[in-house]
Amino acid sequence: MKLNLLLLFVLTVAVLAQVPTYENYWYVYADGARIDLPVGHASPLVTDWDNDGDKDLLLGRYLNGNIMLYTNSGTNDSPILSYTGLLQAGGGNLSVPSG
Ligand SMILES: [Ca+2]
Repeated sequence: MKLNLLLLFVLTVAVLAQVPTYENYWYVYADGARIDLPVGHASPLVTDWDNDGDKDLLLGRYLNGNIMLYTNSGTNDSPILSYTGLLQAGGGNLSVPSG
């Protein structure tokens, strides 16, 4: 019985030690307005898409799997994002599976 209680205690401590903590959320702005998707969630990727040295934002949309590109004309510490359009390939909008 003591062994079971000890095992339960150890497992409880192990589980509690893995509880994640979260920072407060913040909004991301582009073209002077908050980026807001009408349906579903977004899959963001921050990378230097246009290879100019600052990080841009690619935003995958749940709605139809399109990928929105926001280029950065600011800096990595103070980005100024502008919507550039949907990524395209093969003459149409690039789409990845969503849902
Ligand atoms: Ca860039």
